[in-house]
Amino acid sequence: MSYSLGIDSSTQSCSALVIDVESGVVVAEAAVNFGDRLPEYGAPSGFIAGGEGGEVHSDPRMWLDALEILLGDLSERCDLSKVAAISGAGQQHGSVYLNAGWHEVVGSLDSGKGLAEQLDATFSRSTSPIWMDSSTGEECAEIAAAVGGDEVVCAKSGSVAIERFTGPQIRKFYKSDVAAYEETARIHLVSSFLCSVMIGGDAALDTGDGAGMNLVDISCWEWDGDLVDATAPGLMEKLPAVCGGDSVVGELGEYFVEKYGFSAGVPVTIFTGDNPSSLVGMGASEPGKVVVSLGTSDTFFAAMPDVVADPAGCGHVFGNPVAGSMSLQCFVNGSLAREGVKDKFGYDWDQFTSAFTVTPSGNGGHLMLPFFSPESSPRLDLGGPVLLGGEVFERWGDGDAAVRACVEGQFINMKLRTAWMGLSPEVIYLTGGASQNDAIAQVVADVFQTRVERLVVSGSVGLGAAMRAAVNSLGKSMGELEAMFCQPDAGSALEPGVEAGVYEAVSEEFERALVAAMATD
Ligand code: ADP
Ligand code: XUL
Repeated sequence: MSYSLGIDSSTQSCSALVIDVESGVVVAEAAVNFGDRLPEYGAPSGFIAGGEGGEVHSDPRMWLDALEILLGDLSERCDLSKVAAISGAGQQHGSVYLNAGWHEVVGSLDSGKGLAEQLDATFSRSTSPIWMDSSTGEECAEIAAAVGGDEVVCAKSGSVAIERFTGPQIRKFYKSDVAAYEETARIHLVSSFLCSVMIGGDAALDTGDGAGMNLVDISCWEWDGDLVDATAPGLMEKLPAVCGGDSVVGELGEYFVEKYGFSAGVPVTIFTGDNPSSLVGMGASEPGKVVVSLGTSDTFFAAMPDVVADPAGCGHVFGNPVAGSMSLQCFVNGSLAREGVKDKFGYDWDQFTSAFTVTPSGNGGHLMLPFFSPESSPRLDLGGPVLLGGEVFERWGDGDAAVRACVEGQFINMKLRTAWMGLSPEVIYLTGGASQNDAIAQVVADVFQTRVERLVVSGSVGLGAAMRAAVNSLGKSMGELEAMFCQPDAGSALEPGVEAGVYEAVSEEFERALVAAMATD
């Protein structure tokens, strides 16, 4: 009994991996892409298309269906009865609204029926706002005003009031549908919702994911009464407990034992957010390593010895699920912006990648502010990308230059916006779906003037969950697990290929263009 299972319910897919902590091998992996496998939800990229006014929602039933398909696939690839520890992670900030029937239904799931079918009647809000939602500017201002300004929100919660964060989202729900808000008995994050379903009970949420709500006091990792009151009336009793990442919150529910062949009594470790979980899976839970994740969003994060806040109010402090805290900067225009450019020219990923071989580093004066949708770092809404550098380029007439301009712009912006963390890493550890693309990874190395490494085991979010579960329930130390599973893939390491000066000049130009665009924003 030395298998540990880690589940990753992210924006576009639900994936998992099973590790054997004695032999140090990944025993099985599986992934369910929401758009491909569950097209009936009308969410080709994991969210319901066509939201208005910045609203972006997903259907929580889709996450449940995907979990079932995933476990079914996994049970065909390995003997799930050997799993002795489980944890997981979810996309951050998304929230699930449940009525008074929730506690009873989640505690008596029938393995003869589906999860979505049984939990359907427990949703007090039929869809879940997710991290891509930018519709709560008004609510952010109201919450900040109620507690004494954004500096106070930031000092308490580790972030200023942020549109995609759960507190402002809850406030918007309360304002727009009081009756449904009042019918809500419990509000879970994606992570704690799925953890609850797996234990057949009401799970706590962890400090890593909880800090993404603008509701938790990061000095003691408990709900902050002022922020909770400023968000919506009666909210405190609708919130689950907050616990550290080392908490075992229950045993795997009978439903999963009967349906997928798990053993009875498997301990389940509290779930966390996808970024905090990735911190662990990248072997970066101790201060010293910087991780850049290129998933649907791009994120830059590191475990921190001290709590440091972003003076520009764009960065965040989250709990580190192993101990202490982590700093994180999120770039909402991540993979979907790269895809936006790719699709505009009808390219596939190979053509996208080839663009870097026919364009020079620094892009010969072609520059892009690569923000297709409202961005969080910096906070702006330009209504679309801004292109600068000649008439043909500016009217989207040069596909290859546009590809390079998008990617260079993204990482120049990342370097500028993360300077507040005061980190000058010798290596940047890259993960997430786009990190396997060598051309993109090379731009990261060039812009940051830093060696870039990827790990042998990809899927750092699921891996981090499996590692945390193994520490909590299988008596393994994090150091042992890192030595087994978090080794860099030496063959894929990349060194900077250009002089520092190339991007220094382009960065100055980028910042000037950004300031000008924001002035008219
Ligand atoms: P999430 O965990 O947020 O659901 P992933 O980490 O799985 O996302 O990353 C998915 C993204 O990876 C896709 O949106 C896609 O744009 C990107 N991606 C996949 N393959 C490539 C590639 N070859 N080059 C660049 N990006 C890629
Ligand atoms: C982090 C953030 C995203 C989501 C989805 O603040 O909003 O990275 O966690 O990956």
